Amino acid sequence: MKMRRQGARGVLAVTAALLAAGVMLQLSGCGDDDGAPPPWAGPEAQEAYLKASNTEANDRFGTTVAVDGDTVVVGAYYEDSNDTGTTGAGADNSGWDSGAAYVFVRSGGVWTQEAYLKASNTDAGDGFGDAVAVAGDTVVVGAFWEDSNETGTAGTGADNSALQSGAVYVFDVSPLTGLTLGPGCAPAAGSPVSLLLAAAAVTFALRRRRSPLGIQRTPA
Ligand SMILES: [Ca+2]
Ligand SMILES: [Ca+2]
Ligand SMILES: [Ca+2]
Ligand SMILES: [Ca+2]
Repeated sequence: MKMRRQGARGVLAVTAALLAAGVMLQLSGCGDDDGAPPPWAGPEAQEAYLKASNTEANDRFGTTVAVDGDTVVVGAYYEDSNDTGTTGAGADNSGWDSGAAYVFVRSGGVWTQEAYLKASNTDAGDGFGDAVAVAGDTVVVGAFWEDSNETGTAGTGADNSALQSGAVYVFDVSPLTGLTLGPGCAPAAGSPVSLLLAAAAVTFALRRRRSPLGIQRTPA
């Protein structure tokens, strides 16, 4: 019985250590949300030089930009790939002036391109990226030369009978960037912090199966 009490104390000690490590990791992941002002780098310090992952002549990368916290979105409305959605690489050039948008995220002072966005109905000449906006995990991209005749929010954009009618696309970029932006700093599923907290939860669940004296109810 004594060994079981010592074992229970050991489990609790490990759990406490896991929780402490999780809290420390979590706090370190809050970045600029900890209330401390960032160090002043001076009025002439350029922090980053951003280029597209598929730079090519006449793409007009940077015609539109938007920023929210550590996220920057850049439009390139003359970009030419025929990719659709969020999984393309932009290597193709058969979608003349279809346009693209790029999402960059700053982490640890380093800017990295985290997403390459294309319309769901990419077509030549649509100009996707002529307007961009970002707020938290939500990125909005305009395509003022898009041509479908659909109305409202239920269309697929397959039609091309309304020349230059235009369209707007809304993306949730949280699964693309892997970060939880905005307030909260809750650990993302599968992150080291969430795994630590899950391990702690399992430990406590096992602990609750014991009596207040730490004695296992079922015979060994
Ligand atoms: Ca082009
Ligand atoms: Ca290209
Ligand atoms: Ca058009
Ligand atoms: Ca179209």
